[in-house]
Amino acid sequence: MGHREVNAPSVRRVVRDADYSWGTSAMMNLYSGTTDPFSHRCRIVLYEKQMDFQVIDVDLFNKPEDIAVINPYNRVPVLVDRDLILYEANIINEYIDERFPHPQLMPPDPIMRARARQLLFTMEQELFSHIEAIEKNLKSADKARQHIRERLVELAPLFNKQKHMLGEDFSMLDVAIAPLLWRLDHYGVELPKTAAPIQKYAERIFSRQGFIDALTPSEKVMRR
Ligand SMILES: N[C@@H](CCC(=O)N[C@@H](CS)C(=O)NCC(=O)O)C(=O)O
Repeated sequence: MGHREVNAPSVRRVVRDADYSWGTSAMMNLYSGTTDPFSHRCRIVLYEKQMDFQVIDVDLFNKPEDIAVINPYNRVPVLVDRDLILYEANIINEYIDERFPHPQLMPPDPIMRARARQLLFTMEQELFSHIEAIEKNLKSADKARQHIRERLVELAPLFNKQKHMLGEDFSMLDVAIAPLLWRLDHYGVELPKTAAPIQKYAERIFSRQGFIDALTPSEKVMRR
């Protein structure tokens, strides 16, 4: 039995260690790393939308060969929706957002949507590109921690003015940053008191039902 069955409707199943028969299910299948921040983003979107889908837990320490078949870059997340196969978390999330428009996570206006995509890119460059060094405990890990800390301190005052990244409403930008905010303790990134507004913002995101439902057991224990 997967962990989702306990709290969520039975249509959302987590398949473990089996059933890699991709392309045959009528439901969307997300191949997701249980501790991977990028897969976490896609799980958040699926749970926020409350649609029928299946999450397939992929053990990255014992990666099934099937992942290389569906993603030439051999990484998760991968979304399989009948004969459509997508990889890259932000690309997967925009597809889900367009397929299931409620609640809409990308802004409806083309200019705002373009800005949102630009900010998603900036977030990859300034924050998420540093995660690998920390996860793999490379020599540059401390520099990466410092870089993330500085960027988050810079961002903090924004949340004195607004509730979410793009304004009042929860959006794809909040989805994108949330897995990192959840992992700050786990990654050893300590924020100073001046970053209190971003901590408060993070708690607001963490209390959303979609966010709570999307956490895997391994992610739940990342925060004390
Ligand atoms: N830019 C990609 C990053 C995905 C990624 O880096 N996934 C890692 C886990 S953090 C992975 O699957 N690595 C393969 C491995 O560890 O063997 C995305 O947004 O989906």
